[in-house]
Amino acid sequence: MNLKNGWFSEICPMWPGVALSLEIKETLYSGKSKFQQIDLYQTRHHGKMLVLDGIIQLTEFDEFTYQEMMAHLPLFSHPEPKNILVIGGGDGGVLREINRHTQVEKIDFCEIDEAVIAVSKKFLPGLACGFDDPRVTVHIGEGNGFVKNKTNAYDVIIVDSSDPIGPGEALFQKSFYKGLKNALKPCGIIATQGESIFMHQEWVVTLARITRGLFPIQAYANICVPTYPGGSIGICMGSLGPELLTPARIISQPLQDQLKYYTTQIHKAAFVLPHFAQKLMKEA
Ligand code: JFQ
Repeated sequence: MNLKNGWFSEICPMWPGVALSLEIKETLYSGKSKFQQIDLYQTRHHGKMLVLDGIIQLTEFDEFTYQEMMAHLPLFSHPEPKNILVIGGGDGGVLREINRHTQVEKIDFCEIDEAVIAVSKKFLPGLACGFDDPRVTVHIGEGNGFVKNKTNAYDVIIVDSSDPIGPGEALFQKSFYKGLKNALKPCGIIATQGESIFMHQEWVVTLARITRGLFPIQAYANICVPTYPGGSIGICMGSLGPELLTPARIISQPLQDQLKYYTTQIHKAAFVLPHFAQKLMKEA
């Protein structure tokens, strides 16, 4: 049981013996979908919090760090991102960030669990506003199957997955990454949720190995997310053409004014890893 004496603790076999706890003011929603347990809490300090199968997906306090970087790192690395695919991220936060790019023409959005979208639309309008854009087409279904039917279709693919236990598991396999590569246009870029260099080194190495084996350019970015395990999370990236470490396009001032985390300097800095993580990448 993750809720005790008014505190939620994130307990998970992927980070044994460690738990982040947040004081809860109110449970706003609790229900079981076809795929997972969905809970929405009002926390004392971090605003609303979305939890799937006991794992924190986001809090209003720090969601911007993850959503901005998941979207803007690949989009600013690409010289002309027009067709985008997002897999996962039913809260809509990554979509909200992609929508800020005026040159984007079409966004396919594939989420396995429509209940996550419905709960987010009801309780997290600041994130789920991402679904309002007319360029977005929502596909309810499994990401692996969706991608298998696509060839030469996307400039950027973003995989905003949950952890590799539960419905997100298939999104951490090599066969899925092969499908992503095949679905990309010749100069396409992928960005996938890359777990933590502190807490999940085996997964970080696995993802780096997979992307390195498939893409001529591979990189791993580290970002701060105080409410994710270990306080940071990675974005694993692969490119069929464009450089990743420096943006192909510099952000305009009006767009910069809308953001809280991403800057051109942060784009470059995110790929500069501490020594132990550099070594991990070398081993991969
Ligand atoms: C937010 N749009 C999706 N992604 C959340 N341990 C994951 C949540 C669980 C974390 C890893 C990221």
